Amino acid sequence: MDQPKNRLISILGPEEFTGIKITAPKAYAAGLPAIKVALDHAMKEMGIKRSVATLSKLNQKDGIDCPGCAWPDPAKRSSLGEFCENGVKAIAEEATTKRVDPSFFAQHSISEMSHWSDYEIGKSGRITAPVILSPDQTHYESITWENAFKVIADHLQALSSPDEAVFYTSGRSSNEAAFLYGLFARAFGTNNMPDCSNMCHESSGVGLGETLGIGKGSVTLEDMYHAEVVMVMGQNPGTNHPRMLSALEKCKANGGKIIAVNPLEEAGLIRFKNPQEVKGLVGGGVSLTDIFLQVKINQDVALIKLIVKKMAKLDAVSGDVFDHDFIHKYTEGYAEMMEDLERYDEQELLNLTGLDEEKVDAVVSLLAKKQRIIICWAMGLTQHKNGVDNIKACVNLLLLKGSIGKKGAGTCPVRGHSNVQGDRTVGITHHVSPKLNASFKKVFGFDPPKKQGLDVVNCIKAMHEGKAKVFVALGGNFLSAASDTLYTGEALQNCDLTVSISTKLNRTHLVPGRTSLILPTLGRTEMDTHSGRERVVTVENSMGRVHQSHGRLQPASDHLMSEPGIVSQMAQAYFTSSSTIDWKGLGEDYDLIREKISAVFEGFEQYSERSKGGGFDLPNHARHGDFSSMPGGKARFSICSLPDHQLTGAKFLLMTIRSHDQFNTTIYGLNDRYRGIYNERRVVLINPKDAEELGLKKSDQVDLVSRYNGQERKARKFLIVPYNIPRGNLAAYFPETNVLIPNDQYADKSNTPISKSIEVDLVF
Ligand SMILES: Nc1nc2c(c(=O)[nH]1)N[C@H]1C(S)=C(S)[C@@H](COP(=O)(O)OP(=O)(O)OC[C@H]3O[C@@H](n4cnc5c(=O)[nH]c(N)nc54)[C@H](O)[C@@H]3O)O[C@H]1N2
Ligand SMILES: Nc1nc2c(c(=O)[nH]1)N[C@H]1C(S)=C(S)[C@@H](COP(=O)(O)OP(=O)(O)OC[C@H]3O[C@@H](n4cnc5c(=O)[nH]c(N)nc54)[C@H](O)[C@@H]3O)O[C@H]1N2
Ligand code: SF4
Ligand SMILES: [Mo]
Repeated sequence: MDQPKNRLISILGPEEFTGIKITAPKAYAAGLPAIKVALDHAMKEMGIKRSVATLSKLNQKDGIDCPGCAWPDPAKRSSLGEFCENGVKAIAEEATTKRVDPSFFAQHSISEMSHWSDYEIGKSGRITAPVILSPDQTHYESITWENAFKVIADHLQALSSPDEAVFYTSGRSSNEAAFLYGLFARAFGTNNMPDCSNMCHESSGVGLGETLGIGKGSVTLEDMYHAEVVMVMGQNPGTNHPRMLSALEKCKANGGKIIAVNPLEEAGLIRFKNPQEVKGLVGGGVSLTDIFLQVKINQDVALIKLIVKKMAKLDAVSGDVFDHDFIHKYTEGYAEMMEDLERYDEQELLNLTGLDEEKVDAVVSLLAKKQRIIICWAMGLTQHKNGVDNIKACVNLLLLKGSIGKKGAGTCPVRGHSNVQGDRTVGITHHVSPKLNASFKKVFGFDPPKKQGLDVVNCIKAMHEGKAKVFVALGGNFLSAASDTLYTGEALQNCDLTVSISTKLNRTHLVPGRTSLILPTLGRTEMDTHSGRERVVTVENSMGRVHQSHGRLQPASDHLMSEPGIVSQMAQAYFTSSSTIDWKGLGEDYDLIREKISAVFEGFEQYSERSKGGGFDLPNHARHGDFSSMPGGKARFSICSLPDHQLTGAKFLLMTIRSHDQFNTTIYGLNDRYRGIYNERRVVLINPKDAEELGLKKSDQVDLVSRYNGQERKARKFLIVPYNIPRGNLAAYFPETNVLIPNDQYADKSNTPISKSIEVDLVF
């Protein structure tokens, strides 16, 4: 790595404590404290006028789509505000009145800023103008937009192959921006389109695609209300999808039961005080979970195998526990899957899960009697070596019950970023599909590249090895989001050029390639106008509904460009006059982009028109019990593998999770209120008995160490928090712990990093 010596960057940032306070974890989510905290954030960042302007329009039909998570909006929106505490934090973070302008960059070198915490970096404010870090320079400096695009075009021209460039996308970009960006990458000549989904729900996409023929969930919000049972697996909705709790509340009011499967008894899974209802504010709230299974980390396949084995015994007697008509008519692979189960011993499976048998039996007798079952899941299932098999095991269970393709039943991978699903739908993918290529060719007249592109882990490797030299990011914070922070940092610094299209400053900007550009862009909350006309963008939520988002605020600066505008100008600078695509027109008029999207992809007919109001649903065959897109025309049972965690001989399995005060790598604050941990992020949650065995007490200091392939990786300085977590398991926050995950440790088939089951030891 030949990074200029004078840059002296700290890739990891400070490893310092901020002053921990620990209380008992909370026994309920939301309620009045959530409103108070939300308002505090709003007032501190935005002030009263901007708070009212944004929050009154948040998630309303003519309003701003929340830039937080991808949870869908109900048909009828609450007049008390259709948003949650963390939605307000997401808005406040973007609509902040603080600014990072060229004088800020003149004042602070990248070396200085790289020693700030992620919290301090993020709180600096919104970036106001394009800046460049030239080779051997220590400070970013102003650059005109025109020159910035020329720098990019020159670097792209200089590559010996288009595959030396990488185009990363984070899931906050609109459909319009993502489509244009994917079009540019293809027209330029590469499928190197890694995206945040690679680190997130890729295992869901692969698992669902291979079993049901569609990589998305099958349920609608209405289905949630009508389910008899909702299983919430590996997900912390009270923090990460708070309005999901309102849907669970409705499900319960209709007589539904909730089963939660999680190593942690998360507050949002226990009790919910709905802040959108008066009774939720003054009353004791509703209890949500009927049966809580405190499973050990990464033993969900063992649990489902055990449940299925026990149900099979009941079915052998009554014949009506499994839906045999459904299995016969709509599925294949049933006999093989059942035969494989015989290899497993019930007691051994039970031991692996660490659960009480009575609890598992309670789940089995509940599921045995019900037909309308939904399984919801998030990162607790996807981010393991056998992440894809976790998803397939869930599908097995649903197929046995005939719980797909009917009202109140189905699959529900709960997506993270507000438009991560839309970005994938409109063409952000490193996979090659001959059908999609043909469609692009028909609409745009060029041959898209046929070579498989690089995903996140493979592009990091390529950059590290000098095989990829230009890195462009449409949003996100690649350095901190990816695994193996030091290795990823070296990979980025190896690039000739790194380009970040961003709203706010983050650590990726401070660990730059030889030349680095930051291109500031409009956020969701801001008005996007062209020639005096308001432009709207569209997004797709976690349940496949596409709708509009209208920015409301004056942009953070007069020098911002919209994301489609930036992509269009980048393309114009690169292609000069040699392209048959009307880049200029597309960058100016989003209706034109939508026309092209509807020409390339199915289900977007009359796109602009239908996206108004509540929007429209994209086609979803699995939702209707149609599996004709599967090779055999039927849904597939799978044989799923148990994890094998004897690789490194470490004592603990660590899951890297989110606190209540962060959105991925954006740190809103230092509190994890529901877990009772305040003012500190460098903590490790451990079972009190494990702590005692090691002679460790509350607030003792330890290092976390992983040893894969003989290489030691260390996350330094963490404080012990004895917590209700299974023995042998640990939890700590991401991104501080990403340094422990080797870039080559990821899920089979999906390449999703093993962020939830890292083998580590505590060293002290
Ligand atoms: N406020 C806020 N909202 C967000 C985000 C955010 O950072 N902040 N991020 C967004 C994004 S991009 C995403 S992907 C989602 C993430 O949403 P989640 O997946 O809910 O987020 P995590 O904090 O990663 O939590 C994973 C949960 O899985 C559990 N878990 C871990 N390992 C296992 C396991 O092996 N088995 C089981 N059964 N459970 C396990 C953990 O205890 C935890 O409750 O949230 C989105 N929404
Ligand atoms: N160890 C560990 N690692 C993980 C995870 C984990 O659970 N554990 N989770 C993974 C998951 S699920 C995900 S999705 C990834 C997240 O990976 P990313 O999506 O790359 O990361 P974010 O932190 O969401 O990105 C935040 C940055 O996006 C920029 N931004 C915000 N809004 C906008 C916008 O409207 N437009 C543009 N252009 N930029 C914007 C801001 O500059 C901000 O700093 O991290 C992954 N990494
Ligand atoms: S649940 Fe998600 S989308 Fe809805 S307001 Fe909260 S953060 Fe925003
Ligand atoms: Mo995510």
